[in-house]
Amino acid sequence: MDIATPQTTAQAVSQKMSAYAEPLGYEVRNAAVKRFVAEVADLCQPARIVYCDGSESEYQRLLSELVSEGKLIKLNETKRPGSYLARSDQSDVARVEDRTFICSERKEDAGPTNNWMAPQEAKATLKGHFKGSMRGRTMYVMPFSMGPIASPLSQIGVQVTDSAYVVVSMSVMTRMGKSVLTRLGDSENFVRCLHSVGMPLAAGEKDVAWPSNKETKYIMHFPETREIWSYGSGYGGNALLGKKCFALRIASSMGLKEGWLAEHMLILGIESPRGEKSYFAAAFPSACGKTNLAMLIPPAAMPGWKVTTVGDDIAWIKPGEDGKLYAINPEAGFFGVAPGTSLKTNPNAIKTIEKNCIFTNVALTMDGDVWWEGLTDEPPAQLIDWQGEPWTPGCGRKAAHPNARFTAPVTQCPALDENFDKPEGVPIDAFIFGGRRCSTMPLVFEAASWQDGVYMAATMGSETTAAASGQIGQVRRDPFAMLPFMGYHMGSYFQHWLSFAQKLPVDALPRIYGVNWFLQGEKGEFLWPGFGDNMRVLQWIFERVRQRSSARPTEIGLMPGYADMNFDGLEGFDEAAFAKLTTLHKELWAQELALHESLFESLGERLPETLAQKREELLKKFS
Ligand code: O2Y
Ligand code: MN
Repeated sequence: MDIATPQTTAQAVSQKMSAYAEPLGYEVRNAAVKRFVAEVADLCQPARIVYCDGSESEYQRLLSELVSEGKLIKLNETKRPGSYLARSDQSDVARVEDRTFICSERKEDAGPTNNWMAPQEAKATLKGHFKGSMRGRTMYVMPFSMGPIASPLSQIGVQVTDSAYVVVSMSVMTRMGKSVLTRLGDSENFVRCLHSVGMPLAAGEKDVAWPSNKETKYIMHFPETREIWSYGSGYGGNALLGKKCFALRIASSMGLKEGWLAEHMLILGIESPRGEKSYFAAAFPSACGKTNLAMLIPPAAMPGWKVTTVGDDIAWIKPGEDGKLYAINPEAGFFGVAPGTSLKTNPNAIKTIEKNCIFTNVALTMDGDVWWEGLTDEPPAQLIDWQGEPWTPGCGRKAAHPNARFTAPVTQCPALDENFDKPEGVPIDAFIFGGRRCSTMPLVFEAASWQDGVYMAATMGSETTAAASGQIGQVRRDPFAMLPFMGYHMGSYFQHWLSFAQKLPVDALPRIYGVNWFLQGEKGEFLWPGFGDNMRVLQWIFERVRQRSSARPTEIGLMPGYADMNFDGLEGFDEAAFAKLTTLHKELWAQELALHESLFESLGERLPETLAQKREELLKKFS
């Protein structure tokens, strides 16, 4: 690791550490962790260093400190026990894709879909910003495990941060604390994560409620040395480095080297009335309702069916000894989008966030609870909005920020799967991929082969403008829903997925499905009810993987007929309604395949030949 000046020696490090009082917390023996901490302290010059132990008392102490510093608001203890509200700066409300870089040695290894900077240049630039960036602040050191601490699929990280909000959030989102260091032992094998809000405090200077750097933000990933350097933002995916930065960008590149997959996927369990069980992993682009699907409650007309939640955002997937693919959720919490979450859309999420929840950028009710657009049909008569201003219905502003979040432990989810914490993970029977398409893509289809499934996932996307009659709208391609989260070249990633067909017995490979909940009719009306009724599609997939339900071959794969799916209790949903969801329009598909070509061209020589051939086959079928 190269964080300090090149002449740093063990002796110089120990002299530098002596500039600080002994780090608070507990004694750390791992030499590599101590060296990392010393080097970061030397660069960032914090006022003090605290090793986080991950205990409940530490969590409560930090929450109290954040409240007394005006950085968190304690919510009404009766209405929302153990819960808090944070309000971010207006300039720090979401992931910053244009400030996110993959810093591989060779530009071509980051690929055309990522911002790239050479590691030396990135470090030189960032060292200039990190120098003294923690002055006047506490530097917290968090050892954390992505995945159950005892799991062979898990990985360890150590995040250094000058934000106590990040510490309490990481306590919820990961297994964080001293026990992770016990597991790490003497090993140097951990991801080094460096985070600073980039706002040093001069002596006596009063802090602000949400420290961040309004001018400069960088989210830098060094896949070859397994490091993450994040500067200037205190928000979500930019600052909770275990999540998108580690569990997707760095882990995807680890997976390429080591033969596994780090995916932007929810994991759910599905149980039939007969007591049979399967696990599915499903990828959807950001903000397409992954949390809702992961926590789905089947309609009353489907008695005995049950969905259980393993994870709502990320899956790490590895071949097991039996040749099947096993998945863990590397996270321990949900960092879900609040707006739109309600008792109607996701009752399990509403129960999950009843207590012990950190809300960010939602509105505050006059009795100290929270509110956001969509939580209730009628808004309260008066609120304090996400920026702390008085709000009334019709004032012309949103009360909650559209990217407002809840952070809650997975263990509070009423539908949590019994095997959520199982070290070996859960066996995956099906992969599901879905974009937000108002046209072209049918409700559901099964890929005829692993290669066809990879083609479908590689070309998935969302329509960002409405379709005109006979025309596809503007499509943003989001291969495997991984576009913002890929740690290496997208073409090599497609090849990595294809390679599993050679590595695993064909019978053990999960089947691959495409779904689309968002088809619209001529007046822009949704043709499929979605939410709980998506269970009908899951049931068809469940029966397909057991070879119990039929399907008809089409140009793009196997599709159910009306009689193959369960529409019990879905009033007025007849064959004509089903046909609108399952008809393939040749003129739209001709446009669709032309658009695939521009994606493929952008990937250059690393586009696998198999996918180019698959496109040719489809062109022939639709000609
Ligand atoms: O905006 C952010 O910082 C968070 S983005 C996010 C959070 C939780 C789950 N998924 C996402 C995403 O963008 O896919
Ligand atoms: Mn996500």
